[in-house]
Amino acid sequence: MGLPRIAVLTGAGVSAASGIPTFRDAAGGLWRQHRAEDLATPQAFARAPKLVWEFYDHRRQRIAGCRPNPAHAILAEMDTRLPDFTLVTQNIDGLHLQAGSRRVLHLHGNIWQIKCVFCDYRQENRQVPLSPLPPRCPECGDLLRPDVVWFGETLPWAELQQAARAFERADLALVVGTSAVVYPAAELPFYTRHRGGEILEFNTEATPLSPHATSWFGPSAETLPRWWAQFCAEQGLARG
Ligand code: BJW
Ligand code: ZN
Repeated sequence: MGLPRIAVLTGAGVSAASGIPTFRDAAGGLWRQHRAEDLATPQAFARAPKLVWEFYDHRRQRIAGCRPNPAHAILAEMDTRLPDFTLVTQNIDGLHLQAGSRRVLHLHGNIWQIKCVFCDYRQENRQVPLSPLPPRCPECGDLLRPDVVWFGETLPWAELQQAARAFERADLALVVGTSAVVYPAAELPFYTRHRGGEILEFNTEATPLSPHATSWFGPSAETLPRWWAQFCAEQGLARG
């Protein structure tokens, strides 16, 4: 029998050990008395673009100084060692690419990409801090916004389709560091399970997915390398 087909879904917890606060952070998820959920909406941006940009600029500054951790590194290694492997992330921090993963399906966009609310203008922008805020489109003068997916917005169609197909055909779904409450990402592991596959969850806490999964509780920077070492030994896979 060949190696199992594996699909992975990551969330903010995979980057916690790199120093990036999770979305619904332990500190109550508050930034200047605002809940992150209330700022990550098109309505908040329409009402207060400067405030929303200050929130994203703050996070860009934080992320800019962070490096991938051992969990990102293991996922990059899996990418090179497994013949059928798909990495899907809800994260916007770019750390999977920095760790060397070659192909990453980004469901919620990228914090280093910005786009115009009106025309097709898009750019990669790594300036930290970003100034002036809010930035304006050089083509039409309208507002630029982070190229991320806010609540009520649709996910990039091609990425979502590829992610759904990968989870459907997977023998094993690994779910790493996500609260598994944001849809449609949260339903992907069930595609694997409905076809007879297994879900493994790596999280410091139980989530709504836990009753349907085998849980590896603890920081994923520790549990994922441990699981991978065990998997390689069981499969007779040499470490690269
Ligand atoms: C560790 C750890 C360590 C800590 N090691 N683990 C079906 C049912 C109900 C609602 C909906 C539904 N379908 C759609 C909706 C609406 C909505 C939704 O899901 N709402 C629910 C919250 C109720 N979904 C949408 O609006 C989506 N769009 C959509 O569906 O379009 C079609 C449509 C439109 C309109 C109506 C209906 C349908 C879009 C969702 C976009 C989400 N965007 C965000 C912001 C991105 C930009 C930004 O970052 O600012 O994405 S929200 C936020 O949540 C962010 C994250 O990617 C996402 C997931 O969070 P994540 O990664 O799980 O982080 P946390 O903080 O929640 O959890 C961290 C976890 O790590 C915890 O479990 C910790 O325990 C763990 N952890 N340290 C391992 N060291
Ligand atoms: Zn424009």
